[in-house]
Amino acid sequence: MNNNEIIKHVRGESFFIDDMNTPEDVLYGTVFTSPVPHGKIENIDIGNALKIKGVVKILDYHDIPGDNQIGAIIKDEELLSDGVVKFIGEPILLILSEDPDSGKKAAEEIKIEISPLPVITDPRESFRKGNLIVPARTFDYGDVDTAWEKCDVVVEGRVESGGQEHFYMETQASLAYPVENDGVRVHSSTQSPTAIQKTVSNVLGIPMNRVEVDVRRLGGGFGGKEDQATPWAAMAALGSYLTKRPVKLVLSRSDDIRNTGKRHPFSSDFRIGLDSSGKIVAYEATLYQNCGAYADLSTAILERALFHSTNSYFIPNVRVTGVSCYTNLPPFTAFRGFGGPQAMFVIESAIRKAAGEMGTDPVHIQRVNLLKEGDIFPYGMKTENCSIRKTWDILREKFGVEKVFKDIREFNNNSKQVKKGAALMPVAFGISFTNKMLNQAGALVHIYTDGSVSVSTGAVEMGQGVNKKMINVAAETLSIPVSLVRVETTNTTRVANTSPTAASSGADLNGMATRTACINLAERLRRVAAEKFGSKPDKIKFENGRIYDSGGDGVLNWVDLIGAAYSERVSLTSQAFYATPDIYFDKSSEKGKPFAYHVFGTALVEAELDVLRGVYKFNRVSIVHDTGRSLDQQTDLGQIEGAFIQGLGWMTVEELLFEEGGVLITGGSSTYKVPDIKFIPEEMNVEMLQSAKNPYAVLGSKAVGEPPFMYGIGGYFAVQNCISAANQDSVLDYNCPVTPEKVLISLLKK
Ligand code: MTE
Ligand code: LUZ
Ligand code: MOS
Repeated sequence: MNNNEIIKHVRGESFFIDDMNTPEDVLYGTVFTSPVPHGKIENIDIGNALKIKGVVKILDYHDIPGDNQIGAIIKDEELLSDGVVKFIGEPILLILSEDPDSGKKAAEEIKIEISPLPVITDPRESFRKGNLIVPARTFDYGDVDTAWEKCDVVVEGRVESGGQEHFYMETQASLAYPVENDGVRVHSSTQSPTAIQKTVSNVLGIPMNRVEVDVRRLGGGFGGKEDQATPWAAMAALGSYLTKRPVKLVLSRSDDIRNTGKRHPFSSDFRIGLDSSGKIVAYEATLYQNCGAYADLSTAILERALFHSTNSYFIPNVRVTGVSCYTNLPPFTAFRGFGGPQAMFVIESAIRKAAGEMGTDPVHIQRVNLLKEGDIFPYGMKTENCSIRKTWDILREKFGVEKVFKDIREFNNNSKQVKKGAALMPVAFGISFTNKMLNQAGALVHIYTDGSVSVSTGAVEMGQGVNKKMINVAAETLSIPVSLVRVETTNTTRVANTSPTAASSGADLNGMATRTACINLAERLRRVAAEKFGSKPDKIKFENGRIYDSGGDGVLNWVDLIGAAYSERVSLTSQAFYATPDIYFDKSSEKGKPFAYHVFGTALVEAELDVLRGVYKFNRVSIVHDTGRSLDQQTDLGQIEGAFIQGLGWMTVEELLFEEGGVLITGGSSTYKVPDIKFIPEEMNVEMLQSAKNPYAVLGSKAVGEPPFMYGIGGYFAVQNCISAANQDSVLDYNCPVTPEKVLISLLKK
C-alpha cells in the first residue's frame, strides 16, 4: 500500500511551516526568555537592543490587548511574564525584526535584572512544602489495609523515571498573517488548532471567528505540540495583529529543547503483597509527579497515570495516590503514553522486586495476574473483549518464549564477557480522553462534480498516518478507489471546536465522523441511483466505483452517478459529528467507565550486555499487538515499531539532566541521545492480532499511537537481567534510564 505522506517525506517534497513561502513584508519573531529558574524581574533595558539594525519592535506583556493568559486547564501561565519568572526559558519579551539574525543580536543586547527566589527541582521537596497544583488524588479498590495480613510476601521500594525530550524533527513553528476586518490567520505546527484559536482570541481580545488556524502537517508532535505549540503561535499572532504584518516564529533546536516541556519525571514509592502462588493480593503506590513551573496538562497526565497504575493485571486491593508538584523546571507536558508509562514502570518494578524476594520468575507473577474477561480495574471499569492473555499465549507459542529464556541461561553459563537477558512486557492501555468532553470530532466531506472527494476533519497529521486512514475510511465507505480521495488541511473554519489530535484517538474519533458523513452521502446517492434505475434504494449496491441494481440490471459508474446527483440538485456535501457514547467518570468516587475500550498486547525484549564496557544492545523484540481490524497495516506496523523504539529510548539511553539550579545540561543532540538506526534491534517481529473484536472504533479498528510505547519498558528489565547474570551481588534499582554508565556502576558494585 502506498502511504502518500511518507513517500513525500522521503523525497523531501512535504511542506512544513518553515518551507512555506513568506511574503516580502514578513517579520521574524525572536523570544527573549528568562535566564534564571526563579526570580522577580526588577528591571529590563531594551535601549541597545532597539538600536540594532532591522529590529522593528520589542513587545512585553503591556502590549497584549486581551488576557495575558495561556493556561489550558488551570489559568496559571502568562504568555509573556509580568514580573515573576519560574523557569529558565520562560518567555518575557517578543522581538520583531526584518530578519532572524538581528532578532538574535537584539536578544543578546537586552539587559535584565532579576532578584533570585528559592529554586526547587525535586517533586518530593515541593510536596513537603505543599507546593501542589491541586490536592492529591487517590484511587481505592478493595481493602488494602486489611489485605497485607493475607500476603505471604510484602515488599516495598522506590522507583524513579526520568523525563524525555520529544525530539520531533520539526521544532515549534508558526506563521501568522493579518487578515481584513481585524482578524488573523495562523499556520502552526500544532496538535490542537482549536486550542490556538481560543488562546489567540483570548490574548488579542477578539472573537474566535476572527481567528483562523490552519495545519497542513507536523514534523512530529508526540504530545509536545498538544499544549505547547500554543504560546509560540499566540506570540506570532500577537506580533502580526499589532504590526499588521505577517510574523514567522520558528524555534531553533536549542531554544526548543530549552524552553519547552518534556515527559514528566516521576518519583514513586510502592508496596506490593503476594501470596505464595504469586498472586498479587495488594498494591499501594504514591506517585510524585514533577510538573515544572506551570500546570499545563499535568493534572490530566497524573489522572492517566492513576488509571494505568495496575497495567494489565487484576489486583483485588489497590490504593494509588498521585500528587502534582510544582518545580522550577520547564512545564512538563504530554508525551506519548501520557503518564501511563510512568505508572506502569512502577508496577513492573514492584513485580521484579517481589520476584527477587520470593525467588520466583517474574514471568510467572506477570502471567498469573493477567486480566481475564470481566475483571475490574481499580477505577471500576470492566474489561471487555480482553485479549491480553491471548496476546501473551500467541507470543509464547509463536516466538518460543520458554526456549528463548532457556537458551539465554545456557548462553550465560558459557559466556563470561557477554551476558544475555530478556523480559516480557504486557500492556493494557485505555482509549478515550479521560476528560469526557474531549471525546468528540467532526468531518466535512465534499464530492466534486468530477467524482473526486475532499475530506476535512479535526485530525492533525503528524506522521502517524491519520490522513491515510481517513482516506481508507472514506474510500471503503463510498466503495471508490483511494486515489479519488484527498485529505485537506486541518482548518478551524472547516471543522470547528476540535479536540487535540491526541490520546491515540485521532483516527478513532475523526474516522467515525468521516464514516458517518460518507454514509450520509451514500444514502443520498443510493436514492438517486434507485430513481434512475426505477428500483428501490435498498436494492442499490456500491462496489469498486460501480453502482448497480441488485434487483435489476441497471449499472452506473461513480462519475456518472455523481453527475446524475448534481443534475438532480442533490447535495454532494455532508458534515458529520461523532461523540463517544457511554463513557462517564465520577471524580468523587473515582469510579466509572472512562474509556471506550482498552488496547492489549505483549512484547518479548532480548538484550545482550558487554560486561567489560557496560554497553548493551537489543538483539530482538517480538510483539503481539491487538490492532483490531487495522485501518492501514503498513501505518500500524510503523506505529508499533516506532512507539516501541521511543519507549525503549526513554528506558535506556535518553537521559534528561538538569543541574541542581534547574539548568538543562542535555540541551542538544550531542548531549541528549535518542535511539539511532544502530540501536534498533536487529530483529523486530510484529504480529498484529487483527481478529480482536472492537465495536467501539471505526470499522472494528483499534487506536495504535501510544500503547506500543510501553513495550519499551521490557527493555529496562532485559538489561537488568543481563546485569544480574554478570554480577549476582549487584543491587538492582528501579531508576530509568538505565544508561551504559549506570550499568557499569552496578556491575562494579559488590
Ligand atoms: N507517530 C508519528 N510518526 N509522529 C507523532 O508525532 N504521535 C503519537 C502517535 N504516533 C506521533 C506518532 C502520539 S503521542 C499520539 S497521541 C498519536 O500518534 C496521535 O495520533 P492518532 O490519535 O491519530 O493515533
Ligand atoms: N490528552 C488529554 C491525552 O488531554 N487527555 C488524555 O486523556 C490523553 N491521553 C493520552 C494522550 N493525550
Ligand atoms: Mo499524544 S501524548 O496523546 O499527543
